[in-house]
Amino acid sequence: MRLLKRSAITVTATGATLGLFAAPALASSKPIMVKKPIMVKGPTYSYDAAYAEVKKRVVVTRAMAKESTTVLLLVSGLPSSEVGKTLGAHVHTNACGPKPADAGPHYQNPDALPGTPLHDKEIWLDLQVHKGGYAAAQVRVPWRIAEGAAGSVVVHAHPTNHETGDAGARLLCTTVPFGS
Ligand SMILES: [Cu+2]
Repeated sequence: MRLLKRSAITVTATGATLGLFAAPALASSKPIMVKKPIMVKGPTYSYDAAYAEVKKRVVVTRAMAKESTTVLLLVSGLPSSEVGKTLGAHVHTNACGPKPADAGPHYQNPDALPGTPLHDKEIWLDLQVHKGGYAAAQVRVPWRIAEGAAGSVVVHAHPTNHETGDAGARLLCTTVPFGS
């Protein structure tokens, strides 16, 4: 999968996931190279009663010298019925609201060349649900997000379709002040 190649990590062990929850900052990053990470606890909204107990954490790291953005998404408390499934997740343009559609469409890099595949100009964080209801994904993209251009991370009911970007119903939304 192209997405996995771009991902620095996809955490597989529940123990490792717990470790990340305890220390969300990436220990290897030198502080002089990055802006202060944006760390958000969520979700801001849950749109499905089965996901009411879910907790989300989003960590965004921005490199200063090399233009890049790293987004880490950690989720716990997912229903046991979802273990083994992959849930689509993306950066969306707007902050979350009471309606799932309030987060708007997927954020797209405005500098992407025409013909760039969706997964190379959007930020996808599809999650595989592990035993115990944990899931994590991290993606680094070689650009920065302008202030106000993206506002949330949304978790969906299905894996992301690489052709259309569709991932089914929106289950959870966390407002994230990208670019701030
Ligand atoms: Cu989405």
